[in-house]
Amino acid sequence: MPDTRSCLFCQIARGEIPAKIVVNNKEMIAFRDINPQAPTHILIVPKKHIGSLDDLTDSDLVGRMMTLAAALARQEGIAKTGYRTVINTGKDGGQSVDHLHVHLLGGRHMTWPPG
Ligand code: DGP
Repeated sequence: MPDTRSCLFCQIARGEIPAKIVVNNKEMIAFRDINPQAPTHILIVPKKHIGSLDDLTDSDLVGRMMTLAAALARQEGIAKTGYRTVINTGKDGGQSVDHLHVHLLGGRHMTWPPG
């Protein structure tokens, strides 16, 4: 069993740690990244604790996370110019918070390949 008491994103989802929240519904919370890498940088997080993409069993959940990311991109006014969605997984993937999340980044031109 994961220790959701000490999980940072579980604590944000429970309202125990403040965040700039943009969506808070039954299943998900979305809030602005504390260290934004683009003018828009929002994290889309399921309230249920899932450690990473590698722990995912509900395949529809990521579809709903991506659908919310697209809706937020439209809301942020970056849908027409474009944006990037990223899921970092594990050490080599650059994941630093062990709770599944999608990064929504936009408002500037992105380069490829990522670092
Ligand atoms: P990742 O490296 O993919 O696991 O992304 C974790 C992101 O979480 C990273 O971009 C910074 C962000 N983050 C870390 N701590 C906090 C926090 O306390 N509040 C908010 N809003 N974002 C955080």
